[in-house]
Amino acid sequence: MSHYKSNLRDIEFNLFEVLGRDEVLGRGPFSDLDAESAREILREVERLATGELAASFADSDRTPPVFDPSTHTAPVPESFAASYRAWMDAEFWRLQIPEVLGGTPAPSSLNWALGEMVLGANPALWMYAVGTTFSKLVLRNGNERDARVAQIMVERQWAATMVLTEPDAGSDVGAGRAKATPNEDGSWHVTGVKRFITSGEHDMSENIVHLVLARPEGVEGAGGPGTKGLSLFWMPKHHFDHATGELTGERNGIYATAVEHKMGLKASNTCELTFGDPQIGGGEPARGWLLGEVHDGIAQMFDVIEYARMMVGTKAIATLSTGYLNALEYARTRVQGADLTRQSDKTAPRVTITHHPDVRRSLMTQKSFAEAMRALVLYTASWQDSVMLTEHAGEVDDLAGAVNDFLLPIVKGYGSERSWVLLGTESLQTFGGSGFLQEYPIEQYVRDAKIDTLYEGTTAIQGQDFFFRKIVKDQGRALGHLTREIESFIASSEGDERLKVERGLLATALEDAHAVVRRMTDDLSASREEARAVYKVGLNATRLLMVMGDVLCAWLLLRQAEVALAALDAGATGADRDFYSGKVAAASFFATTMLPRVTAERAVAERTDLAIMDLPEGAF
Ligand code: ST9
Ligand code: FAD
Repeated sequence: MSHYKSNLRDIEFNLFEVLGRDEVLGRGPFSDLDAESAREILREVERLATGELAASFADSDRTPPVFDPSTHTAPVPESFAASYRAWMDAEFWRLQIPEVLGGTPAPSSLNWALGEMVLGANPALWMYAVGTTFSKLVLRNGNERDARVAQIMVERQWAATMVLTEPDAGSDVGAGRAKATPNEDGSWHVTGVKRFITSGEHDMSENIVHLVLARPEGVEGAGGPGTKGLSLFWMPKHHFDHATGELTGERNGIYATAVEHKMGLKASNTCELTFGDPQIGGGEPARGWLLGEVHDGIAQMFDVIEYARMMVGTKAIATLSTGYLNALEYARTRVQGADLTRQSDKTAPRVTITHHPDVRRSLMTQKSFAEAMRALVLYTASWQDSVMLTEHAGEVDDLAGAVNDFLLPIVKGYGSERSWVLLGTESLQTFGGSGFLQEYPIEQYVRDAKIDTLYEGTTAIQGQDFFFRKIVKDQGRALGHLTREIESFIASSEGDERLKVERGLLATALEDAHAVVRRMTDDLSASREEARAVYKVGLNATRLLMVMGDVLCAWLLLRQAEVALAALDAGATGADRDFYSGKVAAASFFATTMLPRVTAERAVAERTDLAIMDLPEGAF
């Protein structure tokens, strides 16, 4: 039986009943893909995800890839390679690829809906499989040669990596020291050591293209400090003919020199990569080709980072959703104790644990967060659809770009924090002691999900990105737009008695979240006179991210509840009736139990002082 439990009903509800994606499908860049085909694809991916893709999830955790330092290889287990092949053979990865490269572009919302199922079934698989998606970056930023290379990457289904991190450059990417020196033939030599590179070595594709940030030396204007001095190079593991794609038989001097032993996500190889070390491998130089202009590297790499942040948030909620559905199934059959109303009657019949109020609280907490954050992912993706549609029409939708940018740190930072915590405190807890055992998938979910708060920028980095870049630098444009949307949602329902309390709670929470923003912007202004005032901003950045996440999730759930109430009013029956009733209940539960906490967070933010910044380190 599959560990992975999908929720296609809810995915379709989001796409078609709430976000109206049938309006987007079959239009502009998506003219080859109508809503009915999209539904068929969703069903087929669900079948694959619960079947062949999920099949190797536990096995590749228990018998993970093993690194051989003598050959610098780390082959994946056979079971995992079979799941990978099943996904690549199904060809749905082409929905992320531009037509000119042999793809059939689909709206981002459809891609992340599919992504949720694959990432929930076997997250490492999606990470290995997006190699072909990197071709977009090479095409977008490169010259004619690079455009051909992008095609080859797709034709030959090569894997790819994003290579930023170094031992002394993690959050601070600009501290990177890997250096690049130009050759006369237009290629570059790169030297240095990169750390923690996902998919840096494996045996599932004939080649791996590394997208590497390095600091050029020996060219005019080179050597600038920080991220703005970095350039982006594509660097193959094996050299190839740039016109035909045939491997030349020459190895490039990029070797895996370690594969990390991790807490979870073990099927995903996390590699130390050493570039151009004469002592390693055959001692070959590491040759790469510059993408675009020197020192554009960080901006180019952020196209990849934005995709990857969306991916991490989607992975996180996918895992919470399957964790919840596993917990629900267990709770429905596990018999333990008597109903609380008959606790003193020792002869009372024993009941399933779904009868216990605390288990119901826990299940509804899991359900409301999983569904709220799915809504958040797909709502964000719907803004990406708008970006794609306007790009196709040769226009630019600034607002869609800004709102997407605003939402990304919430999808990634809030989504990963809430998911990882709830998987441990609620999903695993529902199983009692059995949750701690490897017989059930939850302990692996918890181990596999922790990484989501760490990579692609830790939560602290997401919080700072959210405040400094997505609010202050954006001059509050995206925040203002979403605020107006929420306010008009609250106002538009004023005549309806149902969910009135919940709408009131949303209005209060929105005001409280704005009070946190005001407090932080005041502190930022004060820092122009007294530099240390900015510490108060730093003390509240993660708080703001979480508070805004709660407000947006409550709003999205209440919007869903309105759609569900309309369906109930129209006479939904059977499974549909249960589904829509669950939607209203989840929205109401989230608003009444989670939103009041935002007021407490406001109080904490407003009382922020510098006490812990003044404390000597010895006192910690
Ligand atoms: C990692 C991988 O952890 C984990 C999973 C891998 C999974 C497999 C791969 C999946 C990917 C698939 C790819 C598909 C490809 C799709 C391609 C599509 C075409 N937004 O504030 P400043 C830029 S990997 C946009 O001064 P600092 C911007 O250009 C490791 N751009 O920063 C800006 O210039 P300007 C992940 C942004 O103080 C410039 O950076 N590591 C954004 O120099 C400088 O900005 C991390 O994530 C943004 N939000 O540097 C590092 N922010 O202002 C985390 C910055 O002129 N650390 N830019 O526009 C950070 O993010 C730091 O805040 C920092 C600070 C490095 C940016
Ligand atoms: P540090 O930056 O040292 O952070 C340590 C702590 O300090 C964190 O809690 C952090 O939040 C906090 N901190 C640091 N700076 C600040 C600040 N300015 N303000 C507030 N708090 C701060 N990298 C790649 O390039 N490619 C990959 O494919 C890749 N895959 C990965 C896969 C795995 C399994 C792992 C573990 C990492 C991967 N990474 C990859 C690296 C990952 O992106 C970094 O680990 C991450 O960005 C954090 O860097 P760090 O580990 O050096 O932690």
